[in-house]
Amino acid sequence: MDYLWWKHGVIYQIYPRSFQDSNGDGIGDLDGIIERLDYLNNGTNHSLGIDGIWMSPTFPSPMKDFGYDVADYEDVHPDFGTLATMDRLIDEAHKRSIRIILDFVPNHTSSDHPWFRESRSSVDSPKRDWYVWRDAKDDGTAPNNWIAVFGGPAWEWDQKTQQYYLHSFLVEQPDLNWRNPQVERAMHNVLRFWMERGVDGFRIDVMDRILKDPALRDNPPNPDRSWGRLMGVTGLQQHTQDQNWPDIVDAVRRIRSTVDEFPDRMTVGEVFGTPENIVRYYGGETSDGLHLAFNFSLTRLVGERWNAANVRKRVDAFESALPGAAWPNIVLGNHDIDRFISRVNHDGRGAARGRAAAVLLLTLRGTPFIYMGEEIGMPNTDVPEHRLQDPARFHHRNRDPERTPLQWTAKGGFSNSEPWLPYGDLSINVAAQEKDERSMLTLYRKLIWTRRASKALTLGDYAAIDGLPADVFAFTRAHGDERTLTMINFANDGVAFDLPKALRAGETLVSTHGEPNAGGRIELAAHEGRLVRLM
Ligand code: TEU
Ligand code: CA
Repeated sequence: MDYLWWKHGVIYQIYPRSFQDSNGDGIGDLDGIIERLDYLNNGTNHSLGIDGIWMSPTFPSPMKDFGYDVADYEDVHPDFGTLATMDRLIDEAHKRSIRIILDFVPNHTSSDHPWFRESRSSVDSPKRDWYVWRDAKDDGTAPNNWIAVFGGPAWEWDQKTQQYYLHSFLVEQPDLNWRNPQVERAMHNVLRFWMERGVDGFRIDVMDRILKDPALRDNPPNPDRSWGRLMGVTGLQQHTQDQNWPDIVDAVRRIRSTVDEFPDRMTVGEVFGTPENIVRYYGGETSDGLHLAFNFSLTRLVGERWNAANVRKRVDAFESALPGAAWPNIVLGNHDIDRFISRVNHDGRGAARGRAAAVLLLTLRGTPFIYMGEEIGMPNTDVPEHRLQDPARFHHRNRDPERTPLQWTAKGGFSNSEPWLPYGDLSINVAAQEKDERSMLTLYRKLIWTRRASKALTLGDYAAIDGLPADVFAFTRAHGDERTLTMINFANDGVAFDLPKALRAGETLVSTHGEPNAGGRIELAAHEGRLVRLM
């Protein structure tokens, strides 16, 4: 069959610290994930029905950046389990046709990684060049003006060896030097290590920074101040020298050829910028780069900017930038950004928009990524000051509100003891929603299982529909004779319209609003999302 798991399936992101704690230490772990696999897919529509899970990092780490500071790429942090637990998770997931995607963090290691300890021990260390070390300028200042994503200069002075090292994120996250072939080889061997254990793919962290300007020239200032709010301090500069450097794509192609040593594996890279920039990472017309590069463009539509015209514009821009064989993907949230519902809650209607957005996420063309908790409509959790954990809080927005434990029951159900981050509003929970025909969880299940059964939705072509009321975004998906129509009403009021002559709506497959009207004229309720089969 033409079905490819990473292309036509649905991927679910787990933030492992917050999914399920199995041993009562308040921290989620791999055994907890194993316990909950049937929730994700037990082969019936009483489960979510996803095809793969991407887990944020589970490697040994001092947890300065909650695992994105890796101290050993080939082991498991004891908080999460052991290599044997990981093997069991891979096995149990595969029994349920769930693929496992690990989070590969190539741009930087932890400063506790043995490679960095060795590198910083002396200027003559054989691993000195595994990281980016430079002398101070004549006046003692840093080699250039680059700033760290989490604030402050991207250079840290090392007293002992009298040089600066580069860290694009925390001081405890030194950047690897991918211009050194030994580094590249070692990191490719990490990929092989996990693929040999049965891992199906990799989400690649900070893909767009692994190579920088070899001359380390200054970034120019950013005249566009509107970026500041969203991107924190990084918005102060244009990242022409330290991000999206042209030859990263060559390194990506080499990663792809290593991944292709094993059958049926995939990569999805974290890349920022315009659609034109993002699609470069797919490898262009030859499609020999990443299988997928995250399309974050919908996550940028905050507040009133989440409307029919903008959503359509962004979907179409990505579609038209993609080279022939490349495949899109849809993202509404992740562990770094406000939860969707909170992002569009400027007038208190975030939850309704969340339901309509689910219809969008699961019927647009491309691989949907669900961030754990979206399927029950979790908003941001207010985390009191004394419970905050994320180190990024000093410099720009804190990421704890979207990282709180998944709410399984009215009592929490995540852990027997106090979770590492507090629960939010526990009236939003899996157990209650499983029993409720009109819940968000039921909606997600219906959408996913409808999608699974439909070639139009999984494989089909996409075409937006013109000439509808301004608040409606509608599109068809078509494969062979099968055609579906998605209609989303972004307005706070109902809307009525006639479909273009060529489209005759048949059976309604899913709606956010229960039983929709029958008959020729379409009436959508405020924030209704509806999926129908076309006749
Ligand atoms: O994020 C990369 C990144 O650019 C983020 O810093 C993002 O801009 C920020 O979190 C928005 O608030 C990745 C991971 O997803 C993130 O969790 C890590 O902290 C970061 O890399 C460093 O590894
Ligand atoms: Ca635990």
